[in-house]
Parts: sequence; C-alpha cells; structure tokens
Amino acid sequence: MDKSSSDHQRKVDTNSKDQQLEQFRVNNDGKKLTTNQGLKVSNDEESLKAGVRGPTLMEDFHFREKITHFDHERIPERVVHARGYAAHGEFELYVSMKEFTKANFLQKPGTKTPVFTRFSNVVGSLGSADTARDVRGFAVKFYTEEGNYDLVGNNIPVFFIQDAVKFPDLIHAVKPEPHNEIPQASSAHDTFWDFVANNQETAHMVMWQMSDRAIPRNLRVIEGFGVHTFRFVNAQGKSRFVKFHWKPILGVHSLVWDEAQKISGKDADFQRRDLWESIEQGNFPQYEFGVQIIEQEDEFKFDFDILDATKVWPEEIVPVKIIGKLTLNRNVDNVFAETEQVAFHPGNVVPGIDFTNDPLLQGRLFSYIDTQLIRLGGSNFTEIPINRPVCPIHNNQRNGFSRQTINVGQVSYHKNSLANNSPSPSTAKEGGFVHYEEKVEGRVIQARSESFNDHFSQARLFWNSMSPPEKQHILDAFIFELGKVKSKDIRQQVVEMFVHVDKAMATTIADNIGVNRPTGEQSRVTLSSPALSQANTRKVPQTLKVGVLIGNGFHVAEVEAAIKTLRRHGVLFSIIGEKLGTITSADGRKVKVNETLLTTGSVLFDSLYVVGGTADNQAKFNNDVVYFINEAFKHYKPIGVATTGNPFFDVSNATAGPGIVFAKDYPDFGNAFVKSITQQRFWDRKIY
Ligand code: HDE
Repeated sequence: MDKSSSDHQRKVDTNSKDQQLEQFRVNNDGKKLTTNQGLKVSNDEESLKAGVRGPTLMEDFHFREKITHFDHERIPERVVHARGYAAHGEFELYVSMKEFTKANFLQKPGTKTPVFTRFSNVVGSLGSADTARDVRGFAVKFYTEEGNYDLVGNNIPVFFIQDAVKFPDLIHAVKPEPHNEIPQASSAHDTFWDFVANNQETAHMVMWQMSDRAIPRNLRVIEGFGVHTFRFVNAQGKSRFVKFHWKPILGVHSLVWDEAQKISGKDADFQRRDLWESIEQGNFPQYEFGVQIIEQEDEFKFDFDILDATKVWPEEIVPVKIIGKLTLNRNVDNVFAETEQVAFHPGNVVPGIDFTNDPLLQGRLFSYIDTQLIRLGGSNFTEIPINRPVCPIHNNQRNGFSRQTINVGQVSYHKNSLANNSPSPSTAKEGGFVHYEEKVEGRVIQARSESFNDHFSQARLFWNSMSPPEKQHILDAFIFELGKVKSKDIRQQVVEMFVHVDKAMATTIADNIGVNRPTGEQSRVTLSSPALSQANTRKVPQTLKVGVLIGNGFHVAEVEAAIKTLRRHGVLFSIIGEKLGTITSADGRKVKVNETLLTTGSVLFDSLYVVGGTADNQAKFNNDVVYFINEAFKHYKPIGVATTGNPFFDVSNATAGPGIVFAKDYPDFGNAFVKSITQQRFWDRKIY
C-alpha cells in the first residue's frame, strides 16, 4: 500500500502542529473523482469533442479546469536555497534557560515544541544534484505557543560577506554565469573566484567552503549554526549575546570529492533519499541544541567583533552549552505543500529572543518576507497550513490574494471604540513582544566598522585547526576549483589573497594552477580550535551502510554471523548481486538480492563486504566486483573480505592495510569489521 493511504491515520498525534495540519489533509483513497467545484466527473480519458474524430469543444469545463490548473502548477523557485528537503519533528528542552531568556519554549525542561526543518543547497537550482560542493541551509521553524520562531541557519558558522547589501553581488557571482547559464550548482568558475579575490572578507568562509564541511555525507551528520549573534533577554530585561548551534548525535562526516561528484550522477537525490529513508526506518535524525553566551558587558573583550558574521566565537573561549535536542521523526505528506511552500524568516522571533546590529542580520530581516511575497503569490502566505502558527492570530490585517480567513465584524482598525479596542496589544507581562531597548548613537554614515577589517586571522585559525588529511582536502579543493577558472589573472589574484592564510598552502596551489608563487606573507595567528576539526568528531556504527557484494556458493554460517554482528551494532546493509532475484549458498540456501552491481555503486555505501562467488556471467561479475573494491579503496573506506572474497580482493588495486579486514585473519570477523566501519575513513592509506 502506498504511504499516503497506509499511515495517514497514525500520523495525527498530540503534537499541536500535526493536529492543525490534519484539518488540511485530503486522502483520495476510495473516493469519487470530482472537479474543483465538487462535481462528480464521468470521463477523465477523453475530452468533449464534436464527433469522435472531431475538434475539442470549449464547453468541456473539466478539460479546461484540469489543463488550466496544470498550466499554473509551477511557482518561482527560491532565489537561493532552491533545492531543499524537509521533515517534521520536535524539539525537547533539557535545561531551563530561564536565567537567560524568557522565551516560553526554553523555560521548563522536558517541554516539547513541534518543529519543521528544511535543509537546502544554496547555489543549485531546484533540480540540481544533492552532493554539490556547497553550503547547506539548516532552517528550523519552532511552532511555539507564543508564535513561530524561525532559526534560519547554515551548516557553516560564518558567512561570505559582512553587509547584506553585498548579497545580490555574491549570489550573482556564484550562480551560473549569465551569458551561458553555466556551470550549474558549482562555485568552480571565473565569476565566483573573481568575487572572492575582490572581496577579501570572504576569506574565512571560503576556507570552510573548500573544506569537507561543504560536501557532507548526508544531512544527518551536519552541524547547524545560527551564524549571526542574536540576543537573549530574560524576564528582568537583562540582555546577553547568543550564538546558536546544532550538533548531530552521529558526529560530523563528509564525502570525498571524487565520491561526491560520482554520486551526483549515480543518485542526484542521495541526501534527500537518505533523510527520507532514515525517517521511514525509524532512524530519526537528531541534533543537540547548544548556545554560546556572552555577557553584554563583555561585548568588546574579544580580538574580533562579535557582530561580524565572518567570525566564529571559538568554543574553547566561549563554550557551547547543550540545552536541548531536535528529533526529526516524520516525513512530509506532500513536498510542494510543505517543503516548497514553507516560508522561513529570521525576523520571526518570540519574546526573549531579539536581534543585534550585525549588518548581515539586519539586511536579512528585510529580504525574506520580500522574496516570499513574490514566490508565494502575495501577502497571505502565512495562512498556508505549513506556515500557520499554532497559537491564535488576531489583528487588523485584511484582504489580499487568496485570503483564507473570514474575519467577522465591522472593525478592522486600531484604536477603536466599536469593538472595545480589540484586538488589543499586550504588555510585556502579558506576553507582548517588546523590542530590546538598545542604546544607539552615531552619525548616519555608509561605512564599515574598523573592527570588521581583519579577514585573515580566523581564516588561519581554521587552517591551523585542521588535521593533515583535512588540510590536504582543502588544498585539493582549491586546485580543483581554480583549475576550472579560465582567467589566469583571477587565479593569480586568488593565490595572492590566500597567501595571507598560509604561505605553503597558497604556494602549492600556485604551483598546480599555472601561476606565479604568491609574494605576500601569512597571518601570524598560531592558535587553533580543535572543535573545528572533523577529526575530533563522534564516530558510531549506527545507520552506516554496508554493500554486500555476493554471488552464488557463499558460506552461509560465515556470512550470517557477520551480518548478525552488523545488525547488532545498528549497521545497515544491502545485498548486491549480479541480477535481481535470489542467490544460492553452497548448501542451497536462497537469499534475496536488494540491488545489482548495475543499479548501485560503491559510492552509495559507507563500506563494502566482499563475499564474492559465482555468477551467470562470471567475467563481468568479477570485473564489476573488483571495480567496487577499487573505488571504495580509493575513497578510504573500510572493506571486509569474506574467505570466499579473497580472490576478488587479490586482483584489485586495493592492498592490505588500515581498514581492510580479512575473515581469514579474525576469528571474530564481525566485530573487527564493525570497528573499521565505525572509523569510516582510513586517511593514512596510500592513494595515487
Ligand atoms: Fe538567506 N535567504 N540570506 N541566509 N537563507 C533566503 O529567503 C538572504 C544568509 C538561509 O529553507 C531567501 O525564502 C540575504 C545567511 C536559509 O526556505 C532570501 C542574506 C544564512 C535559507 C535570503 C542571506 C542564510 C535562506 C531565499 C545576506 C545563514 C533557506 C528564499 C544578508 C544564517 C530557507 C527565501 C528555506 C533563504 C536572503 C544570508 C540562511 C532571498 C539577503 C547568513 C537556510 O530571502
């Protein structure tokens, strides 16, 4: 049975948002076909014609309605973050934040708030591939009792620019070039790098973008960041600066670049498929919520400006306090209705959370509603089910395209006497939002604070914090991206810029992209921040995926024991054979094949278990299995080799060493293999 009909019932739980959405769900199962006017339709196969071979008649209202609706099915894609994928879930508070904020959903430990989370790629179009090198959006809508709170963040904690007025320039530069609309979903082209070299505030963010962070393995293993500095305000009116973090419980993990590119072809939906399937399987993605807090009086205590969105607050200096957990536990019913029509806005706040003067944040406060007005066709998009708050809405806003609400009564203005001045504003005590009374003074001026001028110290801090393989990946990414830049002048400018991050790095890049070695000097920063390196992340076996390469004639006891151990550790596996159907063990046992060597690829798995065996077309089977082994080996992945798998391994390019586990060497093969799987990549492997 298909999902829409099978589990429609179970979905409506006590969650207030889910109950609200239920009022809008329509299930066609077993129902009669009607027009949008509710008229039962008698024929949906032939249009009304003057004679069976004659012309179609205008009178056919069903035809006209159906085609017209179809003709208008598309809406503009988001100007950035077009390709996204979302899920429902809940946020549970661990510890009370009462001391810091009066936000209702952050008061009582155990409080659960319904959420909707949309992940996205920034640059590519709606139909682009998931695994492009790009920043991932991480937008969370909390449906709180005090109204919607949107935390519209990214998986990288800093941004390219410091002032929102430059955003259109940045996006024009990174999107496909306007004269030929090439390349799609890629920053590896002239205009992007021209922008980088001529806007040096991008340095820190570009280091992150060239790092493994921009090619996450899947969306369950990314961090999330609010990026800007926000403000917490408590019931006494005391304000503190705050930065928001999401930390995935499975740790932060990435693809390797060659793998990312191949996945784009093998499965353009790789990351959305992973998210969808994980939730369907009950492997709910979870992220802990953390806050960094700086006291108001410490605003100027740091060697960076805390309002500058190109800077992190190193966790070693300002610790991240974990205060809750986000669990994504329900897929959408309809991607258009929910994922596409959801409208996030950093300006959607609740009492206790407020803004700062970060000039990037200030600009965003304008942009989101503005773009939604055109994308969602007018001012009533807040009435679309996914965007509705779960608390009551009362105001004097009226009319506009596709208004759903029927406001009753004579009065639609404030103040009034006819309706006793209702709806009436609330005091802060009654839950009214009162803007934080920050003291501001200064001249009206178009300028940037000098405290925003240091573009290289934290870019170097990031570089210093990377492990040797991470550094190598950054180098490789620069060489790849700049290798695609046609203008030699731009390539030269870029190395002259990044020499300020690291001289050896920029020199190696220069040597590989046909330009002169840079002449400048690197930043003197020697500090590093271990929290920035993925080498220090959490590694667990749960939900990692093993591809079992298998033919006929395998040893049941050996394979079953291995698979049982994988299962016990929460490792997922898929049986990959020559063709769909079944394979047969040496003693006649049949096992179902899930995928074939043709329909899948090593890049779609975290690890391989090479069992081998016989096949109808033995030569092709051998070749294909060896191809899988070679590729997984090249991508530093763990490989388990069953006793029957040795002949396949022996003729591959792979060599025994770290992460290669032979059944012949381990009486307890399963556990040794799980240990390697947990490790995920073996960077000290020699790959040429
Ligand atoms: Fe956005 N951004 N942005 N952005 N942004 C949009 O809003 C914008 C920035 C982010 O899943 C748009 O509804 C400006 C930073 C996410 O629906 C638009 C600036 C961060 C999403 C917009 C920024 C983000 C968007 C396009 C420079 C991380 C997807 C469609 C100041 C903190 C939300 C839309 C979703 C979407 C403007 C910079 C995150 C045009 C002007 C920094 C996750 O309004």
